[in-house]
Amino acid sequence: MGIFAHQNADPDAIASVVGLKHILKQYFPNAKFTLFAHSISTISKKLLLTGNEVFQSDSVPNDLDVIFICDANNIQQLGNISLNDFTSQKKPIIVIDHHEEIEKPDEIAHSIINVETSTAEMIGKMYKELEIVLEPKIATFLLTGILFDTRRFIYRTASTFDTVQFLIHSGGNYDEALTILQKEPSDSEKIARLKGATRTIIHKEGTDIYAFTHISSYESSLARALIGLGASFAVVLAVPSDNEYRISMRSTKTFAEGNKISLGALAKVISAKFEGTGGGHQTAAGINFKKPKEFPKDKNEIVQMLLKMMLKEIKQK
Ligand SMILES: [Mn+2]
Repeated sequence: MGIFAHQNADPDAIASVVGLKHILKQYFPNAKFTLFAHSISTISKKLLLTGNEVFQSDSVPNDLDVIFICDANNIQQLGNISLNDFTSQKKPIIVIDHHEEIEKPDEIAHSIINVETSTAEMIGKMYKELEIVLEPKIATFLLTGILFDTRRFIYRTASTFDTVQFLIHSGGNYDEALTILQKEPSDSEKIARLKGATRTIIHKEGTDIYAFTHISSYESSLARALIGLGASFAVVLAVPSDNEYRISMRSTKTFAEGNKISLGALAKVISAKFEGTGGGHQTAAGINFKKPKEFPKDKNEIVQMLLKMMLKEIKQK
């Protein structure tokens, strides 16, 4: 069995993959499990140092009978890997995710998608409901995933604290989870954020403040920072190479609710216009695409164009 996290796997993806593996082990004690992440975020690497779980990043074994995907709902988000051999044999792919699903891709056989704070919370609930013994180490992993995706409980649902309490009762170490997530940004990240902030285009629409800018990397960090500075809606374009465009979007809950919009849905609409992929949830989303034909070279022009496109979509709501 293969259990996959999305590319640049965050602690929620890593924790849910590890958590799911131990659930499946109860039912299939003799199965062989391969954990896979095309790339792993810095903070997730710190999380992995606390356990013994090994993730593969390059070759997908060809003896897999079933693939699980955690924290993403399509194979594009797994990164630059080919599952053609697997999908051509019509073997099942099962998704466990908390991001909004617009439509189910054909290659996905089953999906468990709940609107929850995190995939780690979904996995935590599975342990509780299936009454599976949860090892303290796994409980700490899941706590870390929940803390990360909720941004230390800024986002939560009616059940989040119940799940967290269950994980702590199971031996999860809350302080250790917090420590794993503490990270001072590198100097390059700080400078990139400051530079990106200085060239921000600010647009006011009613009571909403739009902040649009570009940066070479650290786009999600800058988008979050812009919300911290007072933006209602922040969009950051990153152009890491000639043909690669990434957009990170963040908003306040007030913005999303006031405009009756989910950034995940908005990302889907905008990404389709560029023949790229996009998704996310209510207040955080991302878009990836390759250079479309007849596309402005000047990044400020692209940012202006994105502002116009998104304003149009939001006003249509
Ligand atoms: Mn997640």
